[in-house]
Amino acid sequence: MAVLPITSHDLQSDYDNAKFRRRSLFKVITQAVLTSNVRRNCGSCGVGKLLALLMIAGLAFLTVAHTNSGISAASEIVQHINVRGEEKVITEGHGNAELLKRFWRKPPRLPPKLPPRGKAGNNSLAAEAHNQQHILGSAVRQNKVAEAFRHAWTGYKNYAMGSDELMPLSKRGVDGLGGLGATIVDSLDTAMIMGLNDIVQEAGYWIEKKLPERLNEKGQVNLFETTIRVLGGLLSAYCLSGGENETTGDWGSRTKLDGPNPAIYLERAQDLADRLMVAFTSSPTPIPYSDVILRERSAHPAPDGLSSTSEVSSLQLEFWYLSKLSGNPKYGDAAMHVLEHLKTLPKFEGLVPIYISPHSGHFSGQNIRLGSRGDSYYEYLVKVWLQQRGTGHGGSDVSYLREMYDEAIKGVKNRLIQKSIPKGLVFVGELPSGKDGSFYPKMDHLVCFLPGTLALGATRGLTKQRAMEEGLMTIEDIENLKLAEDIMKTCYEMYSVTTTGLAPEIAHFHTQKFYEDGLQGGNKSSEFLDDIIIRYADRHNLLRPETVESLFVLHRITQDPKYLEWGWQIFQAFESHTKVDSGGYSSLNDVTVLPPPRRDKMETFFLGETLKYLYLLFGDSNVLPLDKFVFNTEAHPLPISRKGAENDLTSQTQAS
Ligand code: DMJ
Repeated sequence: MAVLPITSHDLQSDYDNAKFRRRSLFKVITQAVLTSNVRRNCGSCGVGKLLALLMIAGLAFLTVAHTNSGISAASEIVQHINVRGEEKVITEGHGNAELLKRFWRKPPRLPPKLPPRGKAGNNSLAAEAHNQQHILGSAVRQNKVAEAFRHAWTGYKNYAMGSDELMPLSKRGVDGLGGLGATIVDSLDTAMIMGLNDIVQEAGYWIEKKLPERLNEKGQVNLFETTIRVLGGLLSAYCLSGGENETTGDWGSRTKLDGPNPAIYLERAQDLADRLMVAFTSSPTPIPYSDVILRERSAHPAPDGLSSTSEVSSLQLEFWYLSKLSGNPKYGDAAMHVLEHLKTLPKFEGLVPIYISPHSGHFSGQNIRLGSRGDSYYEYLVKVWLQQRGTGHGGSDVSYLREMYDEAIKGVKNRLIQKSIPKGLVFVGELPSGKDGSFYPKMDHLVCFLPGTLALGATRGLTKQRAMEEGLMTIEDIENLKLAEDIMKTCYEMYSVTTTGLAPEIAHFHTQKFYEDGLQGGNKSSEFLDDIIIRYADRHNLLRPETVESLFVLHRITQDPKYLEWGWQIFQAFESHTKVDSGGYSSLNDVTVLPPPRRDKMETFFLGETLKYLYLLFGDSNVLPLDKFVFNTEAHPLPISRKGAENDLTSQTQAS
């Protein structure tokens, strides 16, 4: 069913639109008097009529004064009630305030008039000074994040260069991802974005000289992890270093980048993808096997025979872009075939189980969640649509992805959203036993990708203001953006509630049916101590990016400065508790105690994602604009097909 776009004009009725407001009886009479012949003939009025008018005016003045105080009293008792994610606003206790409010309604609020250019008064100067201070503050914050990135890189370079990850306490490297130097490739585009040319050179040189032998010699890798971190990192490096002339000028770099010829990144990407392709071609169904032996070019399923739903559905941005660059459709074809197949499978209100069998091609088990093994299925539905809409894959239409996404988000709102007690945090729970089982109030930190995804889906990467002006947002989009902001707050409070200011890996939420005593985050000044339950086994922090990723997207889209402050607090907590003096940052074992015990591991996504998103959060929104670039699930930006974005705007204009 087509949904008519609503415009910013339609939305004004939610606020203070005089056009649709009822007038009170008193107002009808006074307006009639003032606009009738009495007024027109006022020159010939008698003294009696003049006095009567003055009395009416005085009465009106007193009434407005009372009404204003009544309105603020009334607004204090507005309650927000959530029923399965739908927000209803109920105003209690009408009394005198409400009667007065009805008696005389305030005139519509008009936007303040801006002073003509060049005639700025004191207020404008103050605003300008504030703006300058804000820009300076942002630059200072960005520098701090870039310093943190350099500290992380230096630790890695000194003790683990060429390994997948750094163990910062043991001061050595470890190959947990198959041995392709994952930290190097994952970090490269972050260094490019931060303009750290020496690091770009070091990483670029390693990719040019050392990566080929690793690709030839190394054994088993996971298809998904290698695609999102290594293939994604190489493709993004190619794009940002100017490989694709069409987009080079667009991404907002201020620095001329060093490093190898961009073609090297594309060559490495194609070599890697050619080896990974066997995961698709050796499977009897469109669902790829989860593991690949690179040197043998062979693939096999995971030990239990199953692939994760999120893993098989989060390869398409990368493989499709490689097809576009190389001119060889085989990569995009194989990856898009997975989504085309998923489209045909039965779902529960758009929600899907977290496992799928490459042998049968069907989902396996009942477990439904947006945390581990489910997360990026929902993320890629909308991101692949954003990337390819208008161009289509091989000329075909990808609107089915947007439909799958919309249905899934409805399912999320119907089945997975609840509010905690006593303070009402909006959270996303799970259905471990599927559609007929009960709701379980557990939320992985991983789920904090959702606010960003919801916001992107709502505005297509434009600011909210622009999307409303263009008439692009449906009522559902507006609801989804509101939901994004509510969940964003919950994700932030998962940090704020702990002693360290860092979130646990998993939180449970206090509901009518679920409570566990004595498992609190430890920050006595948090008002959400009783809402958020943190089990002992869930108290670790892996330096994950999802919350700062969503802060970045929500700040770009809503332009609300509170997201900058939340991001800054989180960054400072990382600095205080995870920084290792000798170089690098460490995951933690327990975020609820001081000092937090450390885990001796710096995940590649801390450099690839967490620090990148923080840097971009504090920076200029012209760098990597969200309507021109889509970030893969490992934060590697890839260009959006221009034609797609343009078509979207054109068709919306025609519809409205
Ligand atoms: C990253 O590898 C990706 O963001 C993935 O989608 C989920 N897990 C990690 C980060 O937490």
